[in-house]
Amino acid sequence: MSVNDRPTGQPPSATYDSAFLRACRREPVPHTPVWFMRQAGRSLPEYRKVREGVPMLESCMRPELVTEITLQPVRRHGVDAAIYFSDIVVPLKAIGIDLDIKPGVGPVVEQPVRTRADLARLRDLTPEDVSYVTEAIGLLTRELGATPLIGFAGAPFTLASYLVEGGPSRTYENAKAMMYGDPELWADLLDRLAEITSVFLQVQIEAGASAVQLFDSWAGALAPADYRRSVLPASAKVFDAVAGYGVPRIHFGVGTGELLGLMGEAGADVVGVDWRVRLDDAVRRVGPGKALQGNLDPTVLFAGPDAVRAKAREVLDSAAGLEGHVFNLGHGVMPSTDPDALTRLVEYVHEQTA
Ligand code: 1CP
Repeated sequence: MSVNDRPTGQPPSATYDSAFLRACRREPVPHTPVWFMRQAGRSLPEYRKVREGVPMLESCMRPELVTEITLQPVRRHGVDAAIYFSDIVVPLKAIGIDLDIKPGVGPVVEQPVRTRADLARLRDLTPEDVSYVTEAIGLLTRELGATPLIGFAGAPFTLASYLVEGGPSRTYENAKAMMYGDPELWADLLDRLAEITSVFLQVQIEAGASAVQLFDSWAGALAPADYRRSVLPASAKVFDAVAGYGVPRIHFGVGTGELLGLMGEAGADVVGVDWRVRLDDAVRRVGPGKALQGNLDPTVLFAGPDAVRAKAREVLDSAAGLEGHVFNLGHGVMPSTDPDALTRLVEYVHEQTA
C-alpha cells in the first residue's frame, strides 16, 4: 500500500484528512500544516513542572506522563500534529544497554560498542520490551482525535554515533574510525540497529501513530559517497520495513544539503530540510514524488516578532511551487525559546496559507 491509498477494509482513521497527512501525501491542503521538532520539552513551563524530579528516561516509560507531555504543545500552540514524547535511545535502553540521559549533556553509554563482542549485546527488540509505548499511544490517540500523532526513531547512523562514541560528539571520530577501518563490523552494527529501529517504529504504528519520522540528525557529518556506501542501506531497510503500513515516512537530518538526493533515495515520502538550503532548491535535489518539511532556522525565534514573520514568509515563498509542504523548523526548538513566539508562528503560517 502506498501513502496515497485510502486504507481499505477498515474505516478511515480520524486523522486521514488532516492537513498534515494530506501535505505528506502531496494532496491539496486547507492551510500549510505546522509542527515543530522538539515542540514538547524544556521551552514549556508546564513541561518543566511535570518533569520535576523525574529523570528523562523514566519519564519516557510512564504512559500518563508521556500522554500529558505530548499533548502540551498541541493545546498551547495549536500545531497540526503531535510528536510522541520519547527519545531516540529508548529502544536501546529497552534491550538492556546500560545508558542514561544526563541533564545538560544527552545520552551517555556506559560501555561503548567498539568490537564484535560488543555487538552481541544488541539483542532483538520485541514489542513487550516497550509495552509502555503501546499503552501511551493508545491513551494519546483517544485524546488527540483528528490530530495526527507522529511516531519516531533514531536512524542507524545517529544511534551508532552515540553507541560507538559513548555519548554526544562533535567529530564522531570513533564511529567514523569503525566505518572506515572495519567496514564489515560497521555494516553489521548498522544492520542490527536497522532491525531494532524497524520494530520500534512498527510498534508505534500498530499502536496508532499516523506517520513516522526517522531522525538521522548527525548524518550531515558524512560525505555523500560514504553515506551511500555505509549508511543508506541501513536507513533504506528501516523505511522498507514500515512501507506496508501506508503511513507517511519522514526522513530528517541536519547539514544534509549534499545528501538530500540520497536521503530521498533511501525511500521516505517526506524529506526534512534544514535552513541551509532553500526549499525550492531542496526539491530539485530530493527529486520528484516527495513532500518537503522545514525549514525555518530555530534561532530566528529569538529575533522578535517582525523578524520571525519576515523569515517565515521567506520559507513560505520558497515553498510556493511545492506539492506537499509541512512547515517546521530546520532543527529542534531550542530550550530557551519563548513559547509565545512559537504560538504566534503557528498562527502566522495558518493565516498566510488559508
Ligand atoms: O531532561 C530533559 O528534558 C532532557 C532533554 C531531552 C528531551 C526533552 C532529551 C535528551 N531528549 C528529549 C526528548 C526528545 N528527544 C524528543 C521529544 C519529542 C519532541 O520533539 O517534542 C525527540 C524527538 C528526541 C529525539 C532526539 N534525541 C534526537 C533527534 C532529534 C534532534 O534534535 O536532532 C537526538 C539527537 C537525541 C539525543 C538527545 N537526547 C537528549 C539530548 C539533549 C540529545 C542530544 C544530545 C547531543 O547533542 O548529542
